[in-house]
Amino acid sequence: MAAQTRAAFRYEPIETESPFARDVVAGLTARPKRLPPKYFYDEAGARLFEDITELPEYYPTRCELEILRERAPEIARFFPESSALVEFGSGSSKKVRILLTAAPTIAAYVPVDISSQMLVQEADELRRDYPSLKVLPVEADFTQPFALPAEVAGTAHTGFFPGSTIGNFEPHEACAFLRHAGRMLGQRASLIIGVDLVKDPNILNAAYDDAAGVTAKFNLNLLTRINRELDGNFDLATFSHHAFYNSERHRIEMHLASNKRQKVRVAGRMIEFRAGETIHTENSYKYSLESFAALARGSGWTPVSVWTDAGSNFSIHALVNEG
Ligand code: AVI
Repeated sequence: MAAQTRAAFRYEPIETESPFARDVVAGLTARPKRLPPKYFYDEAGARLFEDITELPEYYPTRCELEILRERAPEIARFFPESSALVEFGSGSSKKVRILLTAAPTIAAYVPVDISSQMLVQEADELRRDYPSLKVLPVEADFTQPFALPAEVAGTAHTGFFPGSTIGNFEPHEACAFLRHAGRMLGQRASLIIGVDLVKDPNILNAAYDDAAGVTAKFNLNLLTRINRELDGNFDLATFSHHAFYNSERHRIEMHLASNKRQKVRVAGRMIEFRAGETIHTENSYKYSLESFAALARGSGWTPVSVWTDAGSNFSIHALVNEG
């Protein structure tokens, strides 16, 4: 009987597991517990994120769209004629459409995203609306090296990385990403990148802990995903969403706090939680115009222009890779 019980909970050898299982087990057995934010975006998570972007408290999407709409002709000057526009983490194509309309000489659009469903659907709609544009989707985790389509090998490239997704990277990861983007896009390429700005902590706290509880659902959905994909038994009613601005580190932190002492099964392991213990699920770093320009310079890029919305909540930087 005892042997059978042990066998039932035998832990799978690490090499046979998916990257998701490996990262979750590593994160939940670390101290403090943590989970990588890239796993928020299963189908339900991607939908919840779209809902977040419509919330009254979540200003980044609205402010970035305001800048794009007002400054599209100036931004379009960074796109050489017949070049390819490479978007990192494309998701919905609302933002890039503003640029494609302002820069009709762009020859190819390369959306790169981990979610194939969204990629295929958006690519079809873009082909319909921009008939002379080559749309060449790449299904990839853009934080890892990936190959650009052969069709754009001989052309100039411009990168587009909106949404302040760079803020979800640790500063050393942001630097590694910018270096890898520079190598991939090539010398003389530009990168147009959205970066959220440091501001009143009350505005920041409300943006990540909205009154309707959508961000809480987005955070808790990670446990639903673990339950479904890794045979977990998290009881969501016993975990709470915590989000707050850490002013020393200039970042919003999101956590899931266990409301009680408990054990949870995940991928054949038992994970113990103390009452109040948290899983750190996301950081969202906020930069000043100067601190982001310094990060870009330290990562091999030259900042050449920057635009903000009227309220100075959000910024879009144009960087050039002078090699
Ligand atoms: C995708 N990323 C830039 C969002 C952010 O603001 O850091 C993710 C998010 N997390 C909670 N709300 C939105």
